[in-house]
Order: sequence, then structure tokens, then C-alpha cells
Amino acid sequence: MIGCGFMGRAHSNAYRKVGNFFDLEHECVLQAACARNKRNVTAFAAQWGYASVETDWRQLLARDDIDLVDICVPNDLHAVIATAAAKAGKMILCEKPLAMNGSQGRQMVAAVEKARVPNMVWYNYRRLPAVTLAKQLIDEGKLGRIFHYRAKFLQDWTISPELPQGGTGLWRLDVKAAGSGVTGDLLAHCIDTALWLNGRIEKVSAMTETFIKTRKHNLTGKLAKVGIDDACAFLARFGNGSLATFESTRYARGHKALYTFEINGEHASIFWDLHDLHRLQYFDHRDPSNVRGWRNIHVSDSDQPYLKHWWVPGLQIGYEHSFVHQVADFLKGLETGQPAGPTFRDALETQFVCDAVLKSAKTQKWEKVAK
Ligand code: SOE
Repeated sequence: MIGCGFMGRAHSNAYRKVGNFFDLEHECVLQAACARNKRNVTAFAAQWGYASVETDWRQLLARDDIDLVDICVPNDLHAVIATAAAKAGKMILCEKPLAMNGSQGRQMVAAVEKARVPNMVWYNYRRLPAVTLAKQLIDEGKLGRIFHYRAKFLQDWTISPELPQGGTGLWRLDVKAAGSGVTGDLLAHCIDTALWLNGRIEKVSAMTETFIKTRKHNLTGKLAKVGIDDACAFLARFGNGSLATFESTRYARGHKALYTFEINGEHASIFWDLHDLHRLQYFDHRDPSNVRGWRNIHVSDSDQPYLKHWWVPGLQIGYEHSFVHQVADFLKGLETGQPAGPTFRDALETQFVCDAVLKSAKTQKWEKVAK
């Protein structure tokens, strides 16, 4: 484990639980935690049960008792660590977004494919049972031809101009560490889910805004320009002909993590909301007209995705389980030889959409998404 922040905890929890709930050939052994601050990483390792600590990721990669590395550090370090890890022959699980931009992402894909190391990116929302159920319904053709895709991810934690940028916990506001703002951090989740559910995005037209132009930088103590996008909205056209709107902001007062998507098809529609993550709303026009209406499906039964591994029907699961499912699917992929997605190559597609969005916000034109 490289990094010991919020995601380091979410993933460590998954490694510890997965073997208790899924029958797998492989076992997760928490061999080493690595972070620059010795005190922090020692406390983290003790709390989560890692057998040893390192303060330099290069030392970690040099160890032959490490089979897999999990990259849970700010975005600007993903490429250098992943490329070195691939060369060292390690399997790699990398936090999202894959890279700072598409060209860096391309190099990372080349590195893992050349080294033939199993790899995956932590776009975890795919693996919430209600979201996986949406995928099953779409793949079964229940919605028919898709007309519309609508997604948003709203937060409100950066509204105060007093909030500094940079350093632990606040690197997401520092463009040098994050690459972009809400586009890479939040819309990337929406885009990953959208590509998975609805296929390729061909072109986009975007607008972005940075509401607070300067903030104190935690690493220098000086006032510095803010280079990230605080808010972004874009229109998109999918390869299947459907039209989409995507919106994200950290300035939607009252919203903490309101990720929602709605898909409207010829026969049926689907709506999902992260604040009610165990529910999938489904409307089917083919229902008899006297009982037709939105169904509010409580996704908690054993014939719904992943749930037979958990409790008894009716007892719902939460956010952390999406990470457990992701590890389980990755390990199953090692057993079957069918890699679980999103692989680095899959996540590169999301990166290309983010690039096109940021470019379009600058050019004020529709931009094609690279292939
Ligand atoms: C930002 O606040 C954040 O933690 C993202 O970085 C995560 O990817 C998202 O799942 C929740 O919000």
C-alpha cells in the first residue's frame, strides 16, 4: 500500500474483508505500508495490520516479497510509481483518475501491457450492487434504444475562500498535484460509469469555472493562483446516438457527495443516487398502464449483484463494500484469466474524455474524444 490517506483506509479495509466473504484462490497479505512520514505510516500499519513499513516507494518496489502494489497517492505520482512498478513486475491497483492527462495515461498503459502485469483502476462505483444491476438491465436490453444520459456529482466543501490549497488532504485543490479539479476528481467517476453503461463518448462541449482565483498554498505559505476547475458542466454525444449532460461542482451548498445518474431509453428509464446507494429506480413503459410507475428497487436480495456474499435479504450494504467487490473481482480475474475492469486501458478512455472536456472549456468549441 502506497499512501495512507482516506483511500488507503478504504482499500485496506477491502483487503482485510474480502477473504471472509468471497471464496478466492488468492489471499491478500498486508505485507507493507509505505508513506513519506514515518510516524504516520507506522500508525497506519499498526491500525490496519501491515507487517512492515517503508518510507520510500522505490524501496518497496525493490522488495521481492511484494506481488502487488496499490497506488493511493496524489495524481501527479501515479505515472512514475506505476511505470516503475510495472518494470519491477508487480501487479498494480491504481487510484483514480489513472493519470494527470491522456498522454501520461497512454505511457502507463504501454508500461503495464509491456510488462504484462495485471492492473486495474479504482473506479469503485461500478461495483455498488444497484449500479451493477443497472448494467445488467441495460445489457439485457430492458431499456431498448438509449436517448439520454444525465449525470452529476455535487459537493460543497471548497466554498470558503479561507481554505488553503496543497499538501495533505488539500492536494485536490492544487493543480500541480491533481492535474484538474472536479473534472478529474468527480466527473471522472461519472464518465467511467457512463462509458461502462452506455458505451463510447464521441465528442463534448464544456464550460468550467474557478470561483476562488487565489488561495494560500500550504507548502509555501504564500498566496498562489488556483489552477483547478471548481465547477464543470458538459454536453456529450455518445457513439450510440444518445445525448448527455454531465455536471460537477464543489460549490453546491448543501450537497456532500450527490452523485446521480439517469438513463432514458425507448422502453424504460433508470435513476440512481449515491445518497441512497442501495436503491435503483426503474420505470418500465411495458408495465400494464393501471399499475405503471417508478419502481423503487431495494437492492438487497441474494439474486442481485454481489449480495449473496453478504447478509440475509433485506439487509443493505454500503460504500465500503464497493471496494471489497473490486478486490474480489480483481482476484477472480487472476483465477480465470479474464481481467476485471476498469483496467488501465479502460481508464485511459475516461482520461481522454476528461482531456476533451478541459480542452473544450478552453476553446469554447465541441471537441472530439481521442481514441
Ligand atoms: C473528493 O471529495 C472525493 O473524495 C473523491 O476524490 C472520491 O473519488 C469520491 O468518491 C468522493 O469524493
